[in-house]
Amino acid sequence: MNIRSAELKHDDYIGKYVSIKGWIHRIRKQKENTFLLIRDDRGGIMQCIIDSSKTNNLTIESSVEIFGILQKDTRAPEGGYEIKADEISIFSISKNDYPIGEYQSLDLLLDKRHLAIRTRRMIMVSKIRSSVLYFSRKWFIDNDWIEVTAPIIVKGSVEGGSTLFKIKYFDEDAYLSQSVQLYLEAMIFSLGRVWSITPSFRAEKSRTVRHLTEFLHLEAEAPWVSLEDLIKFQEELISYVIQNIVKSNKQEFEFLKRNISELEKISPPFDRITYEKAIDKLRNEELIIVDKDSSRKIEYGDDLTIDSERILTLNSSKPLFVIGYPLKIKPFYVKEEISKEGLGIAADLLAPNGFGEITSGGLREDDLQKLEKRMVLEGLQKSNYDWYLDLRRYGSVPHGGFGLGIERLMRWILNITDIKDTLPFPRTLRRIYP
Ligand code: AMO
Repeated sequence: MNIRSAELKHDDYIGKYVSIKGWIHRIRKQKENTFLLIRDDRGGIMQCIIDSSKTNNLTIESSVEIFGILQKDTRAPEGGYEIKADEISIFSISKNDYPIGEYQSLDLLLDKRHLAIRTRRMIMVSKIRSSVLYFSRKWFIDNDWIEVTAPIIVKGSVEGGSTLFKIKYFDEDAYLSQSVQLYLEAMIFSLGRVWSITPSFRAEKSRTVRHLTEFLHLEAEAPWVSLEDLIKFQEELISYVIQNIVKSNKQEFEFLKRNISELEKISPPFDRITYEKAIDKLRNEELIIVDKDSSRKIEYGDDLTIDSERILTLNSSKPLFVIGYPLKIKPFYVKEEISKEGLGIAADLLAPNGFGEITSGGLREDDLQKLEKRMVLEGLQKSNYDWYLDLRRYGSVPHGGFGLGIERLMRWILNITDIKDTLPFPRTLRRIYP
């Protein structure tokens, strides 16, 4: 049996002969005694004191099991418990050139990511990530959505051709999926409200702190919904996830020094602004210049830049929905407002404190002719989307959905600048190894 440090640190075990399995996190040798910090397989720490004669060959990251009596000592780190050990059993002695130490360059930590994920910081991030996924799944299950899966090797783009990863599929060209949205749209006809968690791929050429080339995409789609319904789903889902993780992962947040008081307040309704009002607001901002050469200010019809998203939410503690984008800056599937030509029924959600977009969603164009026209305008090859157009030919219904980037959500929740720090093995323009 494997009892971890969190379980052992309990008065019931005081005076009992116990053992702990793990890796040597730190060694502090004194003449007679050696202090070992053992890191267990969930990142918990236990101090063990053992006769120095038994620790001669021990190195950082050696894997061991340590046996001894549990005792209380207020000087012991993280809870004041320690093991007065009398025996060490060794699984493997680590080579003494372990490359990860206390002060490391970011590049080295990424080059050696397979080892760096053992750092306690990364362990805490990974535990919170697991809870984000758990509570997301739980919200969907509790609210009567069906989980589905969709293919990742596909024939067409969803979010525009410029970020497609092309692959060879036997003798054909194919692409890695940017979003499973079109497949979820197909599945609502047989399953109603559906959702999935799938990796999405974007050949992002820019190096930014919020773009990955492979990210985990939570997507949802439902028939007979309004934009208002979709906004409410997102408010409820995100508030539920945050409310629960701040309770279930208190220790991890504490370790990461993330102040959770602002997260605890996240609850529906979120703030809202129309795209049009957002542009007006940004035009009054000196800092928002779309084209550096001509010093052109942002105007109606421009997409929101990272800077503009940051400014819109800089001093707010609530997420902000930006509602009603012009169709020309949204993909072909976005439904047009009937009363206002050129306006898309779509909303993006921006995280507070300048963290920028975390979800995107809206109603889908359900009119066959309009959709076909939009596809021609975007230069999409009809033969790759004929199956999708069948959804409009056979029993089309009003419907909509949204996509949420898990790493984008984590970046805000953890107050981490660089998106690479929210997952174990990030994929970016320059990084595909390890
Ligand atoms: P969009 O392209 O806006 O919309 O993506 C949805 C959400 O996915 C996340 N995201 C990313 N995260 C990390 N790195 C990237 N390169 C990246 N690109 C996107 C963001 C974003 O809000 N099908 C539509 C959604 C819909 O309408 O249902 C879509 O994919 O959090």
